Amino acid sequence: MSVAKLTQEECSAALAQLPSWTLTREGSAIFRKFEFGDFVEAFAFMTGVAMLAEKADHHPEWFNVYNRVEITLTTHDADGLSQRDIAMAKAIEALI
Ligand code: H2B
Repeated sequence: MSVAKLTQEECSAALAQLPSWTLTREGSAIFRKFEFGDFVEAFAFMTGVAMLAEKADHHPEWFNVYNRVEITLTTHDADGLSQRDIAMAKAIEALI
C-alpha cells in the first residue's frame, strides 16, 4: 500500500519532536542508537519493538550486538520517510 512521503517542512517539524533521532540516507530515513545494560535488556527492548512493528505493520531495519541496538526507520512503500516512521519512533521512545 502506498503512503505519502513527508515534505521537508513536515520532516523538520517531526524531528524537532524526536531529538535523539537523526536523519540518514540523504533524508530518506531516521536513525537512533540505543545502549542497554546487557543482551537480555537489549533483546527485551527488541521484543517490544517487534510487537509494535507487527501491530503497525511497519518494520524496523536494525542491528544488534550484545547490549547495543541500532534502528533505522524508513518506509519502503514511500521510498522515503513517512508519518509511519515518525509514529514508530515515538512509540519506540515510549518503550524506554
Ligand atoms: N515496513 C516498512 N518499514 N516500510 C514499509 O513500507 C512496510 C513495512 N510495508 N512493513 C509493509 C510491511 C508492507 O510490505 C505490508 C504488505 O503491509
